[in-house]
Amino acid sequence: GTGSEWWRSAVVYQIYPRSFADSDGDGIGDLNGITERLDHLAALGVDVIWLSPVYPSPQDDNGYDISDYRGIDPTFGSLDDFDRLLAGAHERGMRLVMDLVVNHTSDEHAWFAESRSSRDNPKRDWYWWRPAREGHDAGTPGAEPTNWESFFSGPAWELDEATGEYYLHLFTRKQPDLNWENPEVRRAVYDLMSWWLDRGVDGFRMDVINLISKDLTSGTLPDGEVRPGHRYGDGAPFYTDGPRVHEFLHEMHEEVFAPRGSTYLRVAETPGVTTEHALLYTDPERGEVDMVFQFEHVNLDHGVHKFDVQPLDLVALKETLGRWQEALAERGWNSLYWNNHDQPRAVSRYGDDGEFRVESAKLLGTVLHLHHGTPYVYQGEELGMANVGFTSTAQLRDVESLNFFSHAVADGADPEVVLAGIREMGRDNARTPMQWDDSPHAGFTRGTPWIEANPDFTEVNAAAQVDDPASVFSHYRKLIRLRHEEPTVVHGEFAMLAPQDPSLYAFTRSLEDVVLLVVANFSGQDLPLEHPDLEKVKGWEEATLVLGNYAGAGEVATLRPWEARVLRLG
Ligand code: TEU
Repeated sequence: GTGSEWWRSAVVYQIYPRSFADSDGDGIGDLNGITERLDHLAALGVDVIWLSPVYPSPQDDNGYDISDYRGIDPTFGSLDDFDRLLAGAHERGMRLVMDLVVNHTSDEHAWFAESRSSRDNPKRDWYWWRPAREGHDAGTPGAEPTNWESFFSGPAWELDEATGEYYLHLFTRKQPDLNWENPEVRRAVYDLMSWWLDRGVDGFRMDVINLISKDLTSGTLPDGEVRPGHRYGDGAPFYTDGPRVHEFLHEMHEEVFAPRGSTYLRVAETPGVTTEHALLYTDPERGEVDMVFQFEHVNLDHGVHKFDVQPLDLVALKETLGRWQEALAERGWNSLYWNNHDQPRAVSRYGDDGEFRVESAKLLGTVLHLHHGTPYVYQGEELGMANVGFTSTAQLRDVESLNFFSHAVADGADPEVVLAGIREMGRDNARTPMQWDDSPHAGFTRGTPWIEANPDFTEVNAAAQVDDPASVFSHYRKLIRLRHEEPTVVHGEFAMLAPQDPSLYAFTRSLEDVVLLVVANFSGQDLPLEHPDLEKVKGWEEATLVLGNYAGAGEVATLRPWEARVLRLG
């Protein structure tokens, strides 16, 4: 991709407000807590903050179930607190983008309350209401209008007794899907977006925005295939990158962004997206969004479902990320991420969170930040925070994990096996308190945290790292500075080397007469650097070390365990 928009050279930092910093001692993070910690982000050098949802919400899915789009949940503070946070970010030269969750609302949103009140309510058609399947009595098993499975276990339809019809919820039953076919719904969404832009926010991360157009080409919503390991059908083909999604996003662009003078960040979260659709979403000529979060690389270790954890194959990871680099090289733009609030901690998943935690955390940052695209840092990633190692369901809070556990065990699965999957893949791994220091609860709260801190906080915390030049934090700071200072990191052409090597992740970035060579050892053993692909990079053995994750220089032709180097030629 080419172009001079500010977000091309930016690094985004994601905050999960519930788990970041608690200023008032109620055990839940809040806006004032974030404001107090802005200097941490300024020290790291990030350009943008993305806030996970802080709107009023029953918190069934930690704020991804919104009951009022024009306010702040009292748990997190007030609109005044928000304005202070926004001003504090802007004063430090950082932008702030909001999470926009408009595939669905909370069932406690006023729109849904109206919609469910009667079959002829004017807002009835704002959601997906359907009668029971032909020949079935409403409420009996199998009477759901389609066989679709919810992302969070069980059917994607809930019977509403009041009117005897079902409503669609791709996520929990407290997250009914909005009907984007209805132009009034789209108008309402564009209006609330404009309201936040008027307030001064710098863009949006758009939750599951590629699921908003449901496929009605058969005249109705069809059944999906029931895949092995599943009780319900896969509706994804009928709502992923659906027939009108590009039209809707272009309309949003025209209605919300185009009339404004500024350049905003618009990042679309797009589970199941293909490179073909990603190119359509992010081609600047088309006026839709700026970049997407694709999911292929974070789905590689999923088996029949996400908690059926499979070993990660580095060759497959390189194939996936390399293909995405290539697909969006000329037009469009990549988002780059290992972590977010839905993924386990990268150092545990792709690195070694034991002996080589520090080295492998730095290696993962290096590899990701040297790709072509906009990198995202998830809170705590810059400290090398690791998975918790949950041993009991009592430690879990996430509705996805808890629902999955109860459905799987009810279906006869061994609870220990189910818990083992959740231990590795559960979203709560990302949601334990941010580790600020070695005081109780990692300095996150003076009260009782809503979820326990990872016990490793006495060792892994910000206070121990910020001023230590050898820390993961300092390494991330250098990676971010490198992006800001070296145009090759932002614009250079990407070329994968040694794609079939099972331990070496190597690539070049080239811009005019500068070549950056990145070599990374995804293993705990020494790795000789002798692949024929390296010989294509003339003079690489004499290249200057720009950034490495080991203190001493080491041997030119050997990478130490989890060693990563950025080398510069020219
Ligand atoms: O996630 C959408 C999504 O497809 C997955 O990441 C999902 O959270 C899960 O991992 C499926 O197994 C977005 C949000 O990021 C997530 O937190 C919300 O729960 C979800 O949408 C619903 O709003």
